[in-house]
Amino acid sequence: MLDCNGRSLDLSAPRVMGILNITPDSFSDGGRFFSLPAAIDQAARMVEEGAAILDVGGESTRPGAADVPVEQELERVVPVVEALASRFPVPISVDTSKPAVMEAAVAAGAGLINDVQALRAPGALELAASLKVPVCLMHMQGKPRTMQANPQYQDVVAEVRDFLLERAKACEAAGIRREAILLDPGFGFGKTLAHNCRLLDQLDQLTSLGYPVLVGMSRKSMIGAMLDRPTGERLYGSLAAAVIAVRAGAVLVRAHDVRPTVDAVTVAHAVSR
Ligand code: 8Y7
Repeated sequence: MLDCNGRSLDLSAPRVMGILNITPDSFSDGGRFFSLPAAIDQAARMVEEGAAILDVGGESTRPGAADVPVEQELERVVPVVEALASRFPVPISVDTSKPAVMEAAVAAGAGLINDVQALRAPGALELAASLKVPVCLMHMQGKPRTMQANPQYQDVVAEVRDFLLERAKACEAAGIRREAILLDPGFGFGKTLAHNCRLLDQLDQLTSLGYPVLVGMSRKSMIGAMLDRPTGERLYGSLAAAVIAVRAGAVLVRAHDVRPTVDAVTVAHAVSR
């Protein structure tokens, strides 16, 4: 049982992290959940559908996205975190790379830091450790604005694993407990379809490190490319990918479609036991 700022996250079986995106240009929701009442409605539905945690982010990380100034990110994220934390019993994850946003979000009730930069911003690692909440360390090659231009690896699985292990060790040295460090290969973040497929096929190389593993493939272009489908038609493909990840030992699946994903990971896990 992970303590997420007073709320528990039980990772003894795979769980689903519901995606609440509040950036106007967000990846596949097109900004539909930008207003606070709409964000609350969407969150209520995800909790009702079985989300174990909700992920809130105010900094678009879609390929090609520009940086968001810290004031704007604070303005977007903090009121949403506050509203959700006061209404729902599940932990709230804050998707940010900025120490100021981490600090304000945790003060507003957030219980997990989901950082696509794996706490590499100056001061982020030390701050996250001082906040005493679990962290998710994600691998990304390059920066969102340019990462899909020309991703290159000698051995993508080894490079992602080595990077995450180095970041996890740095977190442990800063005082974060092993169980509170989630690792994420960062599907789609500076990776071609072939890289994403290798990472998913060999996900056991990551889960075998002994840290809980989170994956996010919901509606992503890797699914779209395999199926030749637009974002709105990637549910079944996303579920297949989630099942593969859970069979390889992933314990948290970040997804837009909570109920179908809960069912898929529950079946995958029931068979694995
Ligand atoms: C991921 C993520 C995104 C992911 C983690 C999208 C914020 C792009 N993807 N965080 N964030 N893992 N940990 O399509 O794969 O949702 S944004």
